[in-house]
Amino acid sequence: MAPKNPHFYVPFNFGAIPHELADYGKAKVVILPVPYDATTTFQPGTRNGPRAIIEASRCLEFYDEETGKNFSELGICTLDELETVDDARKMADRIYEAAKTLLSDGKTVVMLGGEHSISSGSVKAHMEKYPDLSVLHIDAHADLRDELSGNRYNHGCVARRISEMCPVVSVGVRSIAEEEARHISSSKGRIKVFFAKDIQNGSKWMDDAVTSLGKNVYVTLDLDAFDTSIMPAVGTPQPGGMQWYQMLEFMRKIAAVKNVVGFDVTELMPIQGNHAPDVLAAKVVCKMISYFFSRQ
Ligand SMILES: [Mn+2]
Repeated sequence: MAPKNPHFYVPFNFGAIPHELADYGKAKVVILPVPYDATTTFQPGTRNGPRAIIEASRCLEFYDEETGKNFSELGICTLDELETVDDARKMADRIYEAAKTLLSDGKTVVMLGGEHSISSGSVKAHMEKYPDLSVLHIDAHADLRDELSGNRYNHGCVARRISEMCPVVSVGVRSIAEEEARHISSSKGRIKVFFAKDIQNGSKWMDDAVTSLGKNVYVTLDLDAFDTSIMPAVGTPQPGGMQWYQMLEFMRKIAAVKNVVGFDVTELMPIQGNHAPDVLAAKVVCKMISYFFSRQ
């Protein structure tokens, strides 16, 4: 049932796409909002990220001038927000259960954070479906600590937890502790890092990063990978990050040769009065959906 004059209403979902394209049964892609920021080290606020991304997405065009595709045609269902629990391990379990159910329904999961710790539960569910999975981790931080603030599920440990499940390729790193650097050296190639300082010139590094990944890839994007000039709305900013078109070129190269099976975008901490970072986050989600999932 819908009210009369349905054209008076703008759907309140990711992309403001028409209801017939946002129906769970028909949608290929599901947006899973996870407003969780319990382990954030610097200041809270990423719990507001998913809502800000969804709101910003509603002002974007369906049509993508670059691919010539209408991203909404895939069918994109925006789910209700996942209920959070403070305990990060329990939260990871909850995300795992949610993602597992969505995958068993044949959906492709796009998770919106929230702090970065949410990724490990989603990766675990994807690992079960794709045992040869590798993870592309795009982030200013290595996130390889074994524990932080006494918590192994802290957002600063997420790449470490993921690397215990599958190989990880990290891109854009420019903040790393000595113990993390030593851990990479001892990982025997299971963790490969492309530091921000080494990806400033040319695109050969992109080919090397692509080659380092297996066929089935899960992408986890921490928005602080972007340069702070275009993405100031993150909890733990670092100068010297990636630019917009550089990121898109890299994503296209991944899409061309890999099977991306799911992704997440995390760590948006909206700044009141500055809407531009929210739009960037929403637009990168649209681009990733177009690049990764709209092939026949
Ligand atoms: Mn980070």
